[in-house]
Amino acid sequence: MPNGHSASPDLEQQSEQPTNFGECRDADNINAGNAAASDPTLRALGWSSQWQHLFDAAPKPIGGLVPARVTAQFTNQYRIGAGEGEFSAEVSGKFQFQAASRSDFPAVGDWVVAQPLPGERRAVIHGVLPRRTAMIRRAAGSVPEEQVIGTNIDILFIVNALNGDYNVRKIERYLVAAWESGSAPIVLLTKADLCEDVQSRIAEVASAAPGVPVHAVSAIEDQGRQALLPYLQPGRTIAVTGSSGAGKSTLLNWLAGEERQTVQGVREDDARGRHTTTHRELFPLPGGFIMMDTPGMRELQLWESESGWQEAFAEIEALAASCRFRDCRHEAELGCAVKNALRDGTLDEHRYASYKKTGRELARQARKEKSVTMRAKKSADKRQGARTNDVRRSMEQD
Ligand SMILES: Nc1nc2c(ncn2[C@@H]2O[C@H](COP(=O)(O)OP(=O)(O)OP(=O)(O)O)[C@@H](O)[C@H]2O)c(=O)[nH]1
Ligand SMILES: [Mg+2]
Ligand SMILES: [Zn+2]
Repeated sequence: MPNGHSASPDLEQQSEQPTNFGECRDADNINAGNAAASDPTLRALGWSSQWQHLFDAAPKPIGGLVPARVTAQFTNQYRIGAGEGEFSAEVSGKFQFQAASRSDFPAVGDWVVAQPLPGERRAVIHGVLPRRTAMIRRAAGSVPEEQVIGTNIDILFIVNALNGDYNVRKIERYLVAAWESGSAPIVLLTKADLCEDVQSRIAEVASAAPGVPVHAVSAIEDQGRQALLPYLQPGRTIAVTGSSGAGKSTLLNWLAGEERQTVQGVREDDARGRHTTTHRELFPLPGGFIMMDTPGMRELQLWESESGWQEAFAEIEALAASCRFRDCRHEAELGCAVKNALRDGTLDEHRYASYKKTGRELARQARKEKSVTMRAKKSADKRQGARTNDVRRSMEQD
C-alpha cells in the first residue's frame, strides 16, 4: 500500500468548497393538523411539508390513501415505506392503463399515493407525486427508451475508484446525466489507499468537472469522511452511481457506520466488479439522511440531454459564446474561440474530443428518438385508419 495513512490531510483537500446545497430545504413549518408531515417514519424517508402540499394536491380516486416512498423496486413489484411501515406494492390497473411510457411508472425515490390493503402488508399505488429530480439513462435495447434510475435525489455521488476503474471520460458522461437530472453532482474518487498520487488525480478530474466538488476517500482506511459531512444533512437524499466494483456499497456501509449492503471483491486482472448490488434501494441512515444504492453500470448510455451536456462542458460553452459565428461547430470555422483555446493550450485536447463525441452521440440519440416517435405515430394513424374502415364497412353492411 502506498501512502495510505499519511495521505489523510491531503484527502481532506478538495477542489471546491461545498457551499449551499439545499440550505433552503428545511424551512419546514409543519402544519400541526397534518399528522403525516410530522410522522417520524415518513420524515426518516425524507418527507417534508413540501411533499405534504404535493400530496394534498394530488388526485385521490378513493378514500384511505396515504403518502409513501418507493424504497426498492423489483421488476413490477415495489417496496414502499409509509407512516404505517413497509408494504409490498403494485400499481393499480388504472395507473397501468394510463401510463404513457415506462418513465411514468414509479421509480426508487418517488413519493406515491398508496392504498394499504386492510390486514395485509400489501398496498396499491394510485399515483406518483411530481418529481423534483430524475436521473435518466437510455435503457439497453434497440428501441430508444428512457429508464429512470432514481428520483428525488438531492445529491448524486459519482463514484470512480482510484485503481483500474479510474477514467475521466467516464466521469464526464455521468456528469452530463447528473446535470440533466437536476440533482447536484459530487465526484467521489474512492479507494484512495490504492493510489500513489491522489492530488494530481483530483486536479485532473476537477478540470473536467467545472463547478463540481471532487473528493478522494478511502472507506477501508476511514479517510476523507470529514469533507463529506456537509452533504449528509437530515432529510436529504443522496444517491451513489458508478461502475460495478467502484465501492458504492462499501461507501454506504462506511457512512452508515454498519454493514447495510453486501460487498464483494473485484476481479484481480482488470479491477472490474462482480455486479454485487442487483437492485436500487433507499436506506434511511442514522444521521437523518437517506442513501440510494444502485447496481453498477457497464456503460452509461445517455438519454438526449442538451442542457446536461452544456453544463458538463460549461467552460467550452463559455468559450463558444465568443466564436465569430453563432452556429460555429468549432471545427474549421474562422474566428473560432474554442479552436483558439486549443491552439494556445488553455483547452485540453482530450476534453475537446470528449465534448465533440458526447455532442455527436446526443444528436444521434435525438434523431433515433424522433424517428421512433414518428414510426409510433404512423402505426397509430394506421391502426386508427383501419378502425375507421372497419366501422365504415360495418355501417355499410347494416
Ligand atoms: N482498497 C480499497 N478497497 C475498497 C474500498 N472501497 C471498496 N473497496 C473494495 O472494492 C470492492 C467492491 O466494493 P463494492 O462496495 O461491492 O462495490 P460496488 O460499487 O457496490 O459494486 P456493485 O454492487 O457491483 O455495483 C470490495 O472488495 C471492497 O472491499 C477502499 O476504499 N479501498
Ligand atoms: Mg454494490
Ligand atoms: Zn467555434
